[in-house]
Amino acid sequence: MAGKSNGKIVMATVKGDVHDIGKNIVGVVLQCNGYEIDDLGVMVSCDKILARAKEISADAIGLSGLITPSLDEMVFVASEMQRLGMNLPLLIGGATTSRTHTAVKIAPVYAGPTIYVTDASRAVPVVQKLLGHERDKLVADTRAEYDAARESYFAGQDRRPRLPIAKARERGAKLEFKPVKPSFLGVRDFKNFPLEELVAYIDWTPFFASWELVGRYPAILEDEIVGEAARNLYRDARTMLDQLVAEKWVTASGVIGFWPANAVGDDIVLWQDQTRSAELARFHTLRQQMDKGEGKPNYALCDFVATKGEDYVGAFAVTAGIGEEDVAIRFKHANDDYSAILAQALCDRLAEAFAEAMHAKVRRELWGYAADETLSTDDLIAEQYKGIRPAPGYPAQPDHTEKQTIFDLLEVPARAGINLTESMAMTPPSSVSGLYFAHPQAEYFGVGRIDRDQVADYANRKGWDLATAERWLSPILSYDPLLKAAG
Ligand code: B12
Repeated sequence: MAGKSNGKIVMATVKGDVHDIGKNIVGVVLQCNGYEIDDLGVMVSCDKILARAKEISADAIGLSGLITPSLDEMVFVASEMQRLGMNLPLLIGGATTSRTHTAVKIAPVYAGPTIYVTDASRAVPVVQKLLGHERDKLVADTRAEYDAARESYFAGQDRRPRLPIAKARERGAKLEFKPVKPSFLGVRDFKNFPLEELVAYIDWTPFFASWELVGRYPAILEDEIVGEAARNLYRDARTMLDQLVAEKWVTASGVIGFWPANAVGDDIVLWQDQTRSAELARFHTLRQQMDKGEGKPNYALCDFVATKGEDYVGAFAVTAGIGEEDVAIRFKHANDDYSAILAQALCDRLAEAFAEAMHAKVRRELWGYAADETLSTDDLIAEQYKGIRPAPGYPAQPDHTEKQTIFDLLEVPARAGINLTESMAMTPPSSVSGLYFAHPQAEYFGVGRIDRDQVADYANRKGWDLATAERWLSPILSYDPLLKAAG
């Protein structure tokens, strides 16, 4: 980099995670402000990050992550920095990170400055202060803020009583079932899905959010404050999208399946065939334990499947990201970071659109339980359809490991070209996987915080020890395992 550098920052998406669009945006913004960014990319091990920071005498380290398992990896990096006696500022960012998590889990294990950064626009003032004269004040203010955040977190924990799991189960949704048999049972793949069919399904609102332009599409294009920026961005995006589709820069591939299924306790058993005698696989679901009062169901996803007789569930995995990395690298090599990020953001939109398009095809034709459905893209975005497609990691099933069962059943790597990392992230990044439930009363919900009784039961059902369950479920525990263990 020409000119005087304001400081060197090593940035990386942590081990097991593949998402880097947010980190890339932050990197570009910091570079524009005179900082040297040494971007190590995605799935970077702790050793590599710390070795690189030492090698180039970095002034700070920035970690990014999209999914909750990355939070633990960030705690690990911080504890390694402590063990090695480092004192470099540690910046934490990414969709799944938060001020609370940074204050409660990361800052306590590292004595050096540890700061959570919400978004790219906050990154510059934070880094300016941290690497300039205001460092001591920023560090002291942040420590005070995190002390307060920790206090309110621990105080809040006790105020949220949970129902015993047996009681929550009693209050589960008791639905009536009129199952519809899917048009086929087993697995079907959709290799090389036509990209042009996905365009109409794109939800543009999150696309603008990626660029910190807040507002709903299409109204955002006419917004008094951000309208002009939104229009320029949208014009660039549509131009690139046309080219991406026409020249097939990326390949979209998907795979879906349907099986006979029944709920057994809070699990969903998939049967090998219609005799429903031999188990093929099992999904494990988690139940809401907040006290919602009588008459309001404490949902678990298994409630949407019949316990006896005929019923079915489906699963899917789709990607619009095969080739995405090459496209981004091509633009980066041409020093065009803007187009690299734009292309990644478009692939993310296409992946979500693919999940939406496939779900519509499933409802109307492949499962066919809503054959006469006619919904616009707006209706789809507003989730006006019957049935749901919850994804492991989203609030109705916060356990990412359930993806492994989907991947095994659907033979996802071979049939759709998507792989799972050790943290259960999917690569290519622009991928979505989940389950299909057809029940007309099936709805999206958040499991919320769960108590130790359910965690122990879940561990048992999954064949895990308690510590493993507490690790995978750590973002939704209503208790702190370390505090309870200490009595
Ligand atoms: C777009 C999106 C997607 C896209 C793209 C994801 C991708 N390419 O990796 C698609 C549709 C493909 C997707 C898929 C999935 N997603 Co998603 N997704 C989102 C969404 C809506 C926005 C994320 C985003 O791209 N934001 C825009 C970018 C620019 O922002 P950002 O990454 O947060 O970065 C900004 C800041 O965080 C910060 N920052 C980021 N990094 C760094 C680093 C440093 C050092 C600093 C200082 C700052 C900083 O600055 C950035 C710029 O402002 C979020 C919800 C949300 N509102 O955050 C869920 C969310 C991230 N997804 C989630 C999940 C679960 C998934 C899936 C696992 C679901 C599934 N089973 O299919 C998959 C996983 C994908 C994978 N590859 O493994 C969860 C993750 C939490 C969790 N429980 O683990 C979220 C939070 C939704 C939720 N509420 O549950 N997803």
